Amino acid sequence: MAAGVLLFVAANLACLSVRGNLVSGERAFSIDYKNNCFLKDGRPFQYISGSIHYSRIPRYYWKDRLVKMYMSGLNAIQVYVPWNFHEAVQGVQSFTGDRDLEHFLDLANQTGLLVILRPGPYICAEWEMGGLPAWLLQKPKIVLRSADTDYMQAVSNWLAVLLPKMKPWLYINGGNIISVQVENEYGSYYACDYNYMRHLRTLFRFFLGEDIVLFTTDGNTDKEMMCGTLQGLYATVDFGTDTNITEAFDRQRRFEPRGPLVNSEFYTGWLDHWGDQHAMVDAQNISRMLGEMLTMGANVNMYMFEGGTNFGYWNGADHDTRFRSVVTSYDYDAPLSEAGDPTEKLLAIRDVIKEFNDIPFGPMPPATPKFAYGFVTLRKVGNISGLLKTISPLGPVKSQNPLTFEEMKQYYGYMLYQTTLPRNLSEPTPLISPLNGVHDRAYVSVNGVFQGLLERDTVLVINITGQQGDTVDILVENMGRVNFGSKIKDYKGLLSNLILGKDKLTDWMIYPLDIDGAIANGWPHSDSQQSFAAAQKEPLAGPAFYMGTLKPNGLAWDTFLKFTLWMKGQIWINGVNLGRYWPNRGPQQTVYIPGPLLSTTLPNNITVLELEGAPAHLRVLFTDRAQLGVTAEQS
Ligand code: 6GJ
Repeated sequence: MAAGVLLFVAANLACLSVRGNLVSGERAFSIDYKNNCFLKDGRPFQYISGSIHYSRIPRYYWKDRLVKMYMSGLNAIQVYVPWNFHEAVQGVQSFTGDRDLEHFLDLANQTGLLVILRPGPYICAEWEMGGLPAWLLQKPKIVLRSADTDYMQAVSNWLAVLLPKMKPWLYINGGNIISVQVENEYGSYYACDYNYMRHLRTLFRFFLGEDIVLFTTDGNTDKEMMCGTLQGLYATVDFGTDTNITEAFDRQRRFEPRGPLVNSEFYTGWLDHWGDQHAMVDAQNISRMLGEMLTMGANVNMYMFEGGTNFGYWNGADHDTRFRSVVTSYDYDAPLSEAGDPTEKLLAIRDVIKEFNDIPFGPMPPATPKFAYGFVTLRKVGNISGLLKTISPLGPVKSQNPLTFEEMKQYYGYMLYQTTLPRNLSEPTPLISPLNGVHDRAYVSVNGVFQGLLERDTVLVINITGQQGDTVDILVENMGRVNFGSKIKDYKGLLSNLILGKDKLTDWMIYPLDIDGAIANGWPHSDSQQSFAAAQKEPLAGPAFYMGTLKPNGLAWDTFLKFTLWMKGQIWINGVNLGRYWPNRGPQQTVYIPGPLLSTTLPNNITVLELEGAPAHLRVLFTDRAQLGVTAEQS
């Protein structure tokens, strides 16, 4: 064992000998700065934790995942609270169903797991806008993640709702929350606004009291630690298997000379963007480094232990050299798979943990059963422009120039921008996004004929043809707002005018699309008057809806939907938006369908919005295994 590790071991062994002097039965969780450890009820405590995001797992499966984490030997879980998941519409907070955070905490408590809560308000997490609600962008001058008045007002209003709900769940109050993180890797953000962090510290202390351990987490550089830490908030670091442990904890020691060593995000895997190679992290490296850190007496949270799924439109994006959207699966190559299946990586980690923590007696719960329900052939419902009465019941907004999603007060999903051709285009004519203002993909049709697409950062011009007065339909997709770095203020829609040849296109009819509302109300399957017979004769190119039913077979088991030769789109099952598919880009080729969403007795409604073009076979395949690592080139 390296000398550095031995030094850390010596410095921390002292902690194992300390005995607290609490009144028996009193609950307490604190930092012992003398012996460099946490104290739980006056006794040394080393947490071995795993990240799990309730917002990425159907409520039905929360207990299943938590029990598997407990049986892995974890004594704690780390949980983000995505603000936008609970307050998608300003002033309307939801904590029910899949948003019932207190039920999730209770299940964790029942399972014997402590909780490290990370309420942000910004959380990153490859989640839409890092958890910040898009309605914040109604104020164009707002400075996110700063002491900006508008931003801090919204943050204060949100925390005044959330934190009082959390206070009874604090360990010191009889619950299971042992510590609470303030913001998230604030040192990675350009603003470096100490007043903002001071505001947050004041709010967290006001609502949670003086006894809760408040901490920060930052990436493993001095600059990040300089901007992300604050007096009164215990500074922790995060790093993965590509980092030298001693160097990383040395850095933490420079900011926290005394107190427990903490790696708040030990990366067990990594995220995928559409078009990436599927990210994987070696289990042996993870096990080795986990053992070294635990031997030092460090507290470790494994990010992720159970990744789950970016259902609906909740995926985030990154924007370094270009915009890159995160895929629907948040499998993360984590110890528990997206479907909650224990992996070899989990067993390797459990073998390490058992050297430090008693593994609960009993078997590891098995993978949930999977079923290959087979092929279902869909049929076309119609093109977007022909269904506007259903999916845009409030009708269009007329505007000289395009309006953004935020200006239209629709924050997620899709928007239709419609105008007419100002002149005959006898030759293919460039349709240009001169200021790269398509955020993020625009599917262009003329008189219902698909002509191609524009894509943020990568496709800024296409040629189109048509006659004066023809209808131009431009369907714009929000592919998820940037969740990390300076570009999180990520407006969506047509942010600038499109140029056709030399003419600026004007006089727009802009249709907000409430597709999820229509489908949740049973459309198109409930539209019995409609046989959609006419649509069967239409071409399969361009944005259109397709429908089908999976016949019940008495089983509601997990399954995976494969879209062979489909291009890109969105999938709903029984009214639930399961996320995006994009086999034409990969690496994800299948979409996880949680079994509890399926009916064992009634036909299961399948609705697909295909954005580029459906295959002639119109078939989708329900299979019994995930396929997350096949890019278009490989398939
Ligand atoms: C963490 O920092 C974050 O706190 N992290 C990532 N950050 C992006 C860094 C790019 C250079 S990727 C995976 C995790 C989560 O996003 C976590 O929320």
